[in-house]
Amino acid sequence: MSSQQFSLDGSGSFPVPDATDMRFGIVVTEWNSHITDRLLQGAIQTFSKYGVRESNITVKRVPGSFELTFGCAQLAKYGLVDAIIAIGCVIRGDTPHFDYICQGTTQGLTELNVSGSIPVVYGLLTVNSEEQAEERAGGRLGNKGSEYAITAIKMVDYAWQFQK
Ligand code: DLZ
Repeated sequence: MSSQQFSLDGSGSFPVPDATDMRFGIVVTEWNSHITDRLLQGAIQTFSKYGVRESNITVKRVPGSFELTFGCAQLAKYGLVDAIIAIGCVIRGDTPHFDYICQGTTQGLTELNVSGSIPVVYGLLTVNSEEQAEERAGGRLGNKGSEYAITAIKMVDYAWQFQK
């Protein structure tokens, strides 16, 4: 099923758990901030919709997507948050940078999920054009930031099943 047919926006048949006591970190890139800031706002609005307190959301900036892994790893160390969303946007250009950054970041975030103790949500938009990025950051295809927030809530709820 393609992402145009399936969405994690909370409107489907799988309920979103209560998030009142959850604490979240969001690490967001300066690169393509005209897109990443919109994804950030989408995530924050959705957190608010599901009861997350503003004081329980920590936002940190890193320069580019490649720095997301380090940024999330640092934030995860101190036990201040229950899950982290890594938000970045890589737009395919004429250089091999696109593939290296996508691959390196994806691998880094995957390793954090395997070896760390809290979930790290993959909020990396990897797109061919500016237009595709706009479509996913509040445009025709909605705001993916909202889906990242719902995923983070569901993953904290999942993790808590084993802790409480
Ligand atoms: C260098 C670079 C390029 C070409 N493109 C992007 C991009 O589209 N999105 C993004 O988030 N970051 C990009 N970067 C920066 C790298 O992620 C990284 O910040 C630098 O290579 C320094 O490590």
